[in-house]
Amino acid sequence: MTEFTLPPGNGTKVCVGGGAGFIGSHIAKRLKENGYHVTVVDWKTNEFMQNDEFCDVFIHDDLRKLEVAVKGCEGCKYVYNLAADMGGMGFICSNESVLSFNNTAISMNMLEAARRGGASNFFYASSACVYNEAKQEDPENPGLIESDAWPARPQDMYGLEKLYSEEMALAYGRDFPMEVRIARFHNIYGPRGTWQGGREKAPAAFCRKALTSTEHFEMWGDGKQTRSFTFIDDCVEGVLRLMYSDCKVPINLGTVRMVDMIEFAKIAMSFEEKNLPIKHIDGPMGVRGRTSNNELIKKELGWEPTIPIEEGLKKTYFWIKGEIEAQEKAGKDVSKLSHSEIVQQVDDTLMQLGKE
Ligand code: NAD
Ligand code: GKE
Repeated sequence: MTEFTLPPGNGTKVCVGGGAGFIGSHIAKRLKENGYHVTVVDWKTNEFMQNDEFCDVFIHDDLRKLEVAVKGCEGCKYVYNLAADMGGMGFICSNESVLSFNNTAISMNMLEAARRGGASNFFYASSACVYNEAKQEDPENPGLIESDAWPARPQDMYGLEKLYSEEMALAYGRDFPMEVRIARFHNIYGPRGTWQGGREKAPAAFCRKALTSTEHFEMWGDGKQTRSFTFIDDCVEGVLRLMYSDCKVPINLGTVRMVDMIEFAKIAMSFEEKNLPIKHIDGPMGVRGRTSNNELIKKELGWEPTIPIEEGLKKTYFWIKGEIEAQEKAGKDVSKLSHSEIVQQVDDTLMQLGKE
């Protein structure tokens, strides 16, 4: 694998849209530590860090408004768009209208704001959810190659918005002097990610359930559905390598180690030698089989994510354990944490700009 050193920032201005979120805050922190002047725009504050730990300027506002995105990107050479209204399978399939409205506006605004602000480089966080559902019906998925996104048939609106926004970003890259880089993330997990409340994805949900279940481990579906998972440190490394590369096409950013959800639950339970029976319940399953094909990323970046699932999940598990203990100490009721919620945010105030 080729070596990569992030060029020193020397005060270069960068904007991270959604920089208070899980992946955005990890990227912003790394950039700030390397001497970049980081502006974060987010409508939420970070739950686990103070603003000055990961950015120089924090704009606490709504990126569905163009003027907010324009303010954040002003004079920034590098713009990273990590903002989206998103979550795991339970969340994205239950909130398709709100997510379409919010994410279309965010993606459009960040791109146009980057252009107006004179950015030379733009990063867009896309998803494995762009891939055609017909290519993901077999749990023995051979690995999705980038061209499998077309003809387009993503499973849900979240994926379709990502695919359209990829194309919009590529068009900006053709029409304006702005280098566009796009990564399709494959289920990113790690410390400081959402682990409760309904937006969490399987890695955090499984760690939380392994920690709090006593009689059985509850799981949506039959557990034969497969995924590959990517630890946050690999994700940050991949995004930065991509941003400083010559790769002009969307690429997978994921691991190739595919596990089914039964095996995955067993890994989560192994860290403290639990062996609970799995109770399968009805729930949103998403696609049947999904993993990354990494030929293109290896060719373009001379690198691919390598952190083993056991290593990354162990770090995530013990971080979540600390969060649960902190809740218990604060007198919060943790008895429902062995169960995953499905949260619907169908509330029309969420779609009225300026009124939320
Ligand atoms: P996250 O929810 O932790 O971060 C997204 C951030 O965007 C949040 O802090 C949120 O408050 C912010 N945001 C949402 N709407 C906003 C608005 N209107 N104005 C301002 N800020 C707003 O999610 P994440 O896991 O860090 O994901 C980052 C990006 O990567 C997203 O684009 C997501 O779709 C994409 N992605 C993530 C994964 C994954 O597995 N985590 C997989 C595929 C793609
Ligand atoms: N979240 C969650 N919570 N998933 C569970 C649970 C649970 O308690 N129990 C079983 N599962 C199963 C789901 O049914 C699904 O089949 C699998 O785990 C993975 O669910 P996930 O992590 O929520 O999300 P997906 O991999 O299906 O999809 C995610 O893909 C990413 C890209 O790789 C999306 O939700 C996006 O977060 C993202 O784009």
